[in-house]
Amino acid sequence: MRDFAHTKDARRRFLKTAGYAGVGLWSGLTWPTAFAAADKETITLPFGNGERVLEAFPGKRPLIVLTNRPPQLETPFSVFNDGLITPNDAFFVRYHWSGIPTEVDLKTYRLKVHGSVSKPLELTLDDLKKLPAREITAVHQCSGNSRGFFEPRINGGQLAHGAMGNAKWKGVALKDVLELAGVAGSAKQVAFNGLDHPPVPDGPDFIKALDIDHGMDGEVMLAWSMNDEDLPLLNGYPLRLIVPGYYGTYWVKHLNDIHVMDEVFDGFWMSKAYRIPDNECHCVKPGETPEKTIPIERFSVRSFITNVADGTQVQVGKPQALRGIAFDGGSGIKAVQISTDGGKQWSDTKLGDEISKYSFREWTSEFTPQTKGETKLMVRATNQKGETQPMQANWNPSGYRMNRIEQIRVTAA
Ligand SMILES: Nc1nc2c(c(=O)[nH]1)N[C@H]1C(S)=C(S)[C@@H](COP(=O)(O)O)O[C@H]1N2
Ligand SMILES: [Mo]
Repeated sequence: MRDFAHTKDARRRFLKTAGYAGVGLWSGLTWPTAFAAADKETITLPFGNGERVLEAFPGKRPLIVLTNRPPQLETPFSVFNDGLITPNDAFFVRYHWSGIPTEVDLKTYRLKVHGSVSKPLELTLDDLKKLPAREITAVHQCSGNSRGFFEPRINGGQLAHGAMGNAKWKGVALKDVLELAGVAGSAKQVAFNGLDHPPVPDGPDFIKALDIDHGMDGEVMLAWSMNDEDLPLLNGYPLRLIVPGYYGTYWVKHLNDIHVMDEVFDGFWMSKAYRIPDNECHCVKPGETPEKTIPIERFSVRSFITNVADGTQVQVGKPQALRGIAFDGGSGIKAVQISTDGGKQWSDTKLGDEISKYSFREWTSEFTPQTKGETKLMVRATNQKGETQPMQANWNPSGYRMNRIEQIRVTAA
């Protein structure tokens, strides 16, 4: 991967861009420059070329910087052991284009609903807040979360496990808004656009679409609040789409345009990007190109140990508490198991309450080392559909849906 932040070339490019954007676009906020890396806190992710700077962007605590323009920030993994809800200031950030809003004026902000509807709408945030409010606790995860762990490595953001988070979202059901607008019987899909834009004229604007039935399921939401606060600017203020169980690519930020369409939307980000092999594992042999692809949909099932780091020293005969999280695309978690013998035997852990079937679910267990030396601890979740995690990652050309069984090593003395 190109280490963007540290090359002289990147620095020059940044200064040039800062020159043109400086006063207008970026005013009002002090954007940090990660280029003075010397005095910055750094972290090394557990794969090759994993050195990263930690940087505090507006509204955020120091997070792992993947790129600066646009900001792409990863949550340090230790945050997932602090609680089941990911704090707003620790929540990851991902953008495709650098033309991002740095402030949004609610006096002029409008959400447009148009296309195959009987009554096109232009709604203020206050208009939306008059509709029945809904709340859901749901995991938000980037399709490329954990991409850095694929072998062989795959082009794209080299993320560890921090492009995910769990939050309580509040807003209105998309269904309620679509019903206000009166969706035509001929409608097939609904497309979503936000206030950000490509910095170049030929770049495809970031627009995503869902089938109309999905949009009308009552679960897809337009959210203005995250963990009882306004959405952070970098997470989509003032309004974003919430598509429970579906990868983050659909969770359009700074949402200001909803287009009901009579055809399947074929924009770049649906027809070319965010696609997976059309087979059961959504995988191919490393290096191969899938014959047929489909748009990415629901999360694969995942689980993590959060309270013990790789390389931790433990004591023979002394119980070591284990704790972690699991989630899937919305069928719910049925079991989380651990193995201490390389995956031959698995034992059930104790599951915490199900906050919602879309939320992180806590699991707890215990491990008592019997002999000195190294033990590999593995964790594996199974969802209500019976889907579980593979020992080897399901490789695909874009590095999506990573959900191999995670393992950490502990050494008993
Ligand atoms: N407007 C807009 N919405 C967007 C994107 C974007 O580039 N622009 N990226 C998508 C992708 S791929 C992800 S993973 C999530 C990231 O959301 P977050 O930055 O709040 O974590 O936003 C999605 N919504
Ligand atoms: Mo993403």
